[in-house]
Amino acid sequence: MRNNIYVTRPELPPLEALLPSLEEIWASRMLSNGGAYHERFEAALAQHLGVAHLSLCTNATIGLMLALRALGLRGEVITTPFTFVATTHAIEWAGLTPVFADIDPVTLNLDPGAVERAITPATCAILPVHCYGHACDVDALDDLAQGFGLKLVYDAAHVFGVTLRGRSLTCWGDLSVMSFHATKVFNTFEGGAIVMRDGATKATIDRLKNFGIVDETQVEGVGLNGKMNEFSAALGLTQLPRVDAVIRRRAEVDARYRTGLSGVPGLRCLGPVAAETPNHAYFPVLVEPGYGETRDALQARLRAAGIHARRYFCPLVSDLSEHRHRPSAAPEHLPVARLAASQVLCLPIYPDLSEADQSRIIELLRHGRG
Ligand code: T4K
Repeated sequence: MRNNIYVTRPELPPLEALLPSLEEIWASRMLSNGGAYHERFEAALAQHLGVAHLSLCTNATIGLMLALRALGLRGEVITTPFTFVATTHAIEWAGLTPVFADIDPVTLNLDPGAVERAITPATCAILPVHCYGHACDVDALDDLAQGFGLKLVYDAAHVFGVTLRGRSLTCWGDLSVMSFHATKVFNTFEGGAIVMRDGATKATIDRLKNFGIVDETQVEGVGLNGKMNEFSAALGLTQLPRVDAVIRRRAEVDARYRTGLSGVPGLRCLGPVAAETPNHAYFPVLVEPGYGETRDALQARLRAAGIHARRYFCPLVSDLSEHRHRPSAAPEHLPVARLAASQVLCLPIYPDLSEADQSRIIELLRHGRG
């Protein structure tokens, strides 16, 4: 029987590489609350990314909630409908109102022109997503945030290892939130980090992720439990020296798709943006009318062959029952996002996807249609 091929597989170090850390954790019995591994991984990660300040957290969803809360925002947050539900859920959990703006047809990231048209006196922040790890139009979004006095918080869940003009993509905006979930380029089982610009914001977020505790008698602010545990931090430390090689192997898979799928009518592969060094987190293709088969028919045909390509991100978040009543969720307001959601299919990509399995996927995409 053929093996199933999933959209991704988590990258893990050899178990032996992690065992010494586990033994140390067992001996110390420090499992959480800012233990030695938390501190070491936080410092090592900041150095790896080339950023001065960051705070580890449980996952990106909690990270986004903490980021929005730390900024003390009130009102509306302009965001993309073409994202994972966590982006918008975090806005609502922070007591804010999401407002959807349309996306750019090439990058599938928030269109700054659409963002500008959505700004009202109630707007307090912009929350763009670097979708699939590809950089948003950071300069235009920076200009908007500065010009209108808005906060800029990036959902950087997909961007581990991505650089723009030689700097980590997490360097843009007031805050950037990364995910280290099992399905991401870099994983700590579950986990995340918030990158910030100054020590004062780090102190606020560090406090908020530990319930708001200042000391044994004082609690400041309505915090939550967003701390990374010692096991995840130990895994992060073990993964860090390996991640560049992991991204190189992903690049090889990416290149094989681009060669194998070039010239297939109606199949558009999304690519990196100018001045970006990508991490190949996803391999999205747009199944356009010229392909001779709809995206959903293609997905079903691949599924029947054991290949689990995924429709990230369909349905649009704005179409979910929680949001579809919002004026900004109206279909005519989001035509580009709507088209992308109907055409996108993310193909399997992970470092140890074998050439034989990938050739099978490419063959199915090239020849099985129509
Ligand atoms: N913002 C954005 C833009 C995001 O994309 C995400 C998460 C977040 C924020 C929130 O980040 P976190 O709070 O999670 O840190 C997955 C992930 O669960 C989710 O983290 C991710 N985005 C989203 C895009 O994809 P599903 O429902 O597709 O996951 P699932 O369980 O179907 O996994 C996909 C495939 O991966 C499986 O078919 C098999 C493989 N897999 C998965 C897991 C969990 C494994 O091989 N091993 C595993 O442990 O959401």
